[in-house]
Order: sequence, then structure tokens, then C-alpha cells
Amino acid sequence: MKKTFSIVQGPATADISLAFLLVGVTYDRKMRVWILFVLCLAGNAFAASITEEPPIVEEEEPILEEALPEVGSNPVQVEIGEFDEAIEVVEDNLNEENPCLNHHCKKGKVCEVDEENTPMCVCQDPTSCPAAIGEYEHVCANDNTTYDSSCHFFAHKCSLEGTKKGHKLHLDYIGSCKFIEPCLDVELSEFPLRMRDWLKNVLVTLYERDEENNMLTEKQKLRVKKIYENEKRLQAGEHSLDLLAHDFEKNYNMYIFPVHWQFGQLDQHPIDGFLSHTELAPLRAPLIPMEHCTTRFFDQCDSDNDKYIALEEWAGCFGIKDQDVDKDMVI
Ligand SMILES: [Ca+2]
Ligand SMILES: [Ca+2]
Repeated sequence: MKKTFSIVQGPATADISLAFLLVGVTYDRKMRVWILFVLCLAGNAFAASITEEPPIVEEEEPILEEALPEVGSNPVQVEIGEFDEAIEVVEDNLNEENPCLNHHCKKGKVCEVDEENTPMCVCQDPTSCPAAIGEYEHVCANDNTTYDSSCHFFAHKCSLEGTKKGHKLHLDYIGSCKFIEPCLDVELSEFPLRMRDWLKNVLVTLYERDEENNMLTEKQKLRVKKIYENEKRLQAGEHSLDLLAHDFEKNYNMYIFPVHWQFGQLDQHPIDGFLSHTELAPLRAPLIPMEHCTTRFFDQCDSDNDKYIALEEWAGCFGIKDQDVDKDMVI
């Protein structure tokens, strides 16, 4: 069975200081492609609250990927601002020339000044959004409507602000709307096996790249080092479902930290031990078109049906035992 490994690297975006990486891996007969948003690894820009400094817009050199080792995973670092509709950073600096210069609006809104030259956020006109370059910029919302880009979507959502329809409307996944086949029970049971493995691989990849980037703290590195050594052994074989199930039993402890780590990456608005739909979006939106069990998996994670995924629920979804759920590990 042939493994292929491909890397597509996009440009650094103006919104964030991280490069945009897409590493696609196909392995096993189903040629599945895994994709993950690794959020805000270099800093806590994503965690910016309304009281913090506005994000600094900076172009960065793209990260070179030539020597990237094969790990059977495909982490993706994306524009983290893509889904942060919850963020509204407003700072009133006295800037006589352009009051909007330091006045940041959330997705779907733009800054305008009123008669008194006071900046305020108003809904963006969708026609002012940059035209989508390709279909990959399209997004599908939960009203089963395709929008040209997330800019178009958020501008439209803003126009419905205050209405029930607007409240319910959210970005469902990346790409044009398409038929997503129902997730069978047996497929649903396989999903966490692969996802756990993938989370582990994301961390191992970060660990390998971390020499210059310092994306992981020293404490995190120590935890991942053990996983890394274990992973090298696992790489010798294929990551079949049987192997993954066996490895989870045998090396259960290796999986505890990656599951906690991913939760911490997502739980940012606010950091409260619960994942809202918006917080989960960077992970699920690119995954849904490729993994038809994504929606069902995360829906069932919310076992008490309160629309939030608590750390305990999250860990339980990935087979982590109650006694191993540790809030301190998330940070
Ligand atoms: Ca949260
Ligand atoms: Ca819940």
C-alpha cells in the first residue's frame, strides 16, 4: 500500500503572523485526507480579548518545508482570523487623521466614522468583499447556501444581526455546499481512532519543527518527546485501524496530552473549559467535506446537549478516561 505525502504552502496572510500550511497525506485504501487547523501556535493572537492590543499586521517569511519528515499526518495552519466572528477588538486611540486606523471590527463589519468623526463598526457591504480567487474560497453555511467567501458569508450574517435567522446562521464548512453522505454507526466508531492518531501526529510534527519556532513550551515539549519516540516505532508499520486500536490500548498515556492540547487550542473565546460552535469551527469546517462523520462526531460529543463541548465531554469522545482529564494540562 502506497503512502503519498504532499505539501501545499500558501502565502502568509495579512491577518496573522503564521504561515499557511497545508500538508496533505493520503494513506490507506480509502485515500483519506486529514486536515487540521492548528490554531495560534506562535502566540496568543487568537485569544485577543476586547481589552488587549489590536493584532499587529505583519508579513512573515514563509516557513520552508523541504525537510519535513513523513509522519502520516497533515496538519494545517490556517488563517486563524477566518472564524473568529466572536472577536471584536475596539481601541480608541486618538488618531486625528484616521480614527478607524486602530478601531478593529469583527468579521462581517467594517469601520466607518460618523459626523463627529467617531469610528464605529457597521455591516460590510458584501460587494466590497474581494472576489473569490477559486472555488476553494467558497464556504457552505448551515442554511445549505454557498457563499463566495467567508467575507461574503459574514457580511450577509451581519445584515441579519438581531434576527433569529441571523442568530442561527453559521458557517458550516469550507467549500461549496455538497451532498454529505450519512455517517454510519461503524464509521462513527472508527472516527476517534483516526482523529486521535492524527492529533498525536500534529503534535509530533510541531515538535520536529519547533527548533526555531518555539511553538511549544518546554513543558509541552517534554510531554511530546515521549510521544515522538513512541511514534517513530509506530511509523514503521501502517496506521491501520487495528494498529491504531491496539496502540491506543498499549500506549494509552501517549494520547492523553494531544487530546488536551487540541482542546486548549480551540478554547479561546473565552477560555472557559467549554467549546462553543464558533470555537470549534476552525477544526470542523475544513474537516466536514472530507470526513462525513465530523458533524455527527462533534454533535455526540456534546452529551448533555447544552450546545457546548466541555473538556470532560471532549476527552470522553476520544476515549480518555474520566480520571485522566486534567484541566491543568490544557494550558
Ligand atoms: Ca470557550
Ligand atoms: Ca455539553
